[in-house]
Amino acid sequence: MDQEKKLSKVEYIKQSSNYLRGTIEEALADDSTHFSEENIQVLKFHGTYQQDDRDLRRQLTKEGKERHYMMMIRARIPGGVLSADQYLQFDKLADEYGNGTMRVTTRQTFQLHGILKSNLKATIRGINDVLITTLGGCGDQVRNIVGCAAPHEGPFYDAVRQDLLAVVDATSAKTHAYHEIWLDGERVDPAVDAANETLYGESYLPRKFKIAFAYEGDNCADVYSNDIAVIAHRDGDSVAGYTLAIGGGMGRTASDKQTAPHLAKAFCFVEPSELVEVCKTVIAIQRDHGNRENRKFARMKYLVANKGIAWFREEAARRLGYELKQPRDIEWTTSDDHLGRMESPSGKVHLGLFIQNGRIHDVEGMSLKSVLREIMIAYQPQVRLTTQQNLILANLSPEAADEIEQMLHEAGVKLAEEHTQLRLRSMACPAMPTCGLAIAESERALPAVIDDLEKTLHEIGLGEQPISVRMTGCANGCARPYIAEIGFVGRVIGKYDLLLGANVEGTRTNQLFREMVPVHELVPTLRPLLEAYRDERQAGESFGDYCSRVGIERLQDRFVPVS
Ligand code: SRM
Ligand code: SF4
Repeated sequence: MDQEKKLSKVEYIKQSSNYLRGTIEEALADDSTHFSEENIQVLKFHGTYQQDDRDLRRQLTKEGKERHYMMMIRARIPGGVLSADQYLQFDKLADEYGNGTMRVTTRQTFQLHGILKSNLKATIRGINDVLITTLGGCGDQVRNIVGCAAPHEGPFYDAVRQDLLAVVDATSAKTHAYHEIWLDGERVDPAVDAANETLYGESYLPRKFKIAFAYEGDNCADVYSNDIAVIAHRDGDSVAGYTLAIGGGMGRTASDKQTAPHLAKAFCFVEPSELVEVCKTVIAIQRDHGNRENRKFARMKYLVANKGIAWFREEAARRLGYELKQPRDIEWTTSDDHLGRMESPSGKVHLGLFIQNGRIHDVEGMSLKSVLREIMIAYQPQVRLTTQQNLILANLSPEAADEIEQMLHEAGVKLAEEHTQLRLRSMACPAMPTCGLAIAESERALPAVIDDLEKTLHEIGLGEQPISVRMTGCANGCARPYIAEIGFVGRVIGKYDLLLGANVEGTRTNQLFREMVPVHELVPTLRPLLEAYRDERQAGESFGDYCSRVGIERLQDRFVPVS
């Protein structure tokens, strides 16, 4: 790293945090409602963000009162797989310390919101009690490693799962700070951490780092939006190896044209035995060469874009001591999220449930949270969280599955089969009132937009058309809106940029069609385009492919604003 350059403020905070200790322990002992800026940054590594209730912010400021501070906690659940008992612990903690809801994230883990600082330690301990960590939920390190959540059976799938867990193990932070702070673990000499934290060092990575696994052909996990995409190739019952693509990431800054979503680029092919070392090498290259001066350009996607794949391959070969093999060509046949009733060859039944925007709660007419609790207690299914914010109840007998479907029905929860394809493919980030970066609504706005869009599609004869729609409350792209056929990206309260033309396979980003569309005009703006699609599409053509074939500029010329 070039020491002459001025590092960003966060770099100094990391460096002086003593391997992620900061002064968190002292701050937990005082009776303030919130943490210092330094501790907020360090806390992220422990899986927690300080937030405040944005719905109350203005009123409290007017009254001269402090913000209503609360913490969000994000667990790390590799591949989204957990037991019924682990699920029940999140359910209990959400009620005891949180806002009574759980949220399945786009990286197949749970977030709890609304936790007061005074309850933070008890909540993190509670999560650890069921052998789940929050270390690595957030922060400049490898985040929750995701993969296809389908409950496939057989040696090939078991082997990929083992390889995923091996990468998790090799890339997890090794500092003892987490145990000391949250679990009252034994205190260790910092020299021990210095010796153990070999991948990250005292400054960790320049920015967050994301890894996703997919089985060749099935891109439900949107692998190319990750820093490293790991695509498993099959050879009978074994893993033939993995193709790696690197340098993906969605985030951009609306006001800065140099920032943009990038899709990961094909990098190399590795034998299963090489996977961990090659992943660690790529991470180490980003650690040593990533931008530590300007966090806006600190993701590995900018390093890959600036230096090029050839440079990365050379640098990796130099560090590994061998040449990397060429990546294989990949064909994708599906990106569906494994919803609905599935039966495996062994006779087990799995129920993939649609969870609107990932929020598990009880609302009038739908007691989703309560019924899932009853199901967990009565049937002990394996739980598999998906990367599209949904949940699969796995390994059921056909009889249990029937009974569960009946319970869901009685609780007012629709089965996936009862939703439109449009709704099943929709995603929104949390945005208001918890996200500190939100500049528009998302989770609270999208359901009504989907209602309207469903009506419109029905009226124009496209009722069953699967179209992916994703909304975010700012340009950061947490619901991956840049690889949706229709992306709504919040610009200010009530207005969204409308992006079109990504493909279903997740290998092409969309483009800006129109800026700052008021929320009530989103569907009227789309209607003539959807009608044109209905009339002009080629056989089997998706809406995203249609928009891309016709061209966004031509569509802009043809369809002028409604107001
Ligand atoms: Fe995200 C920051 C929520 C997946 C890109 N994201 C945030 C924060 C923590 C806001 C903050 O920094 O204060 C949000 C908390 C909101 C809240 O109230 O809960 C937040 N991100 C989420 C979740 C919960 C959205 C969801 O609908 O599920 C997802 C949690 C994933 C997880 O379990 O780890 C989530 N975030 C993503 C993804 C999608 C993905 O990883 O597949 C992206 C785009 C992919 C990528 O990383 O490029 C994403 N989040 C960001 C960014 C922009 C990063 C960038 O490179 O520019 C930020 C802002 C930042 O890091 O500065 C951000
Ligand atoms: Fe918050 Fe923006 Fe992410 Fe939505 S996309 S959760 S508004 S950071």
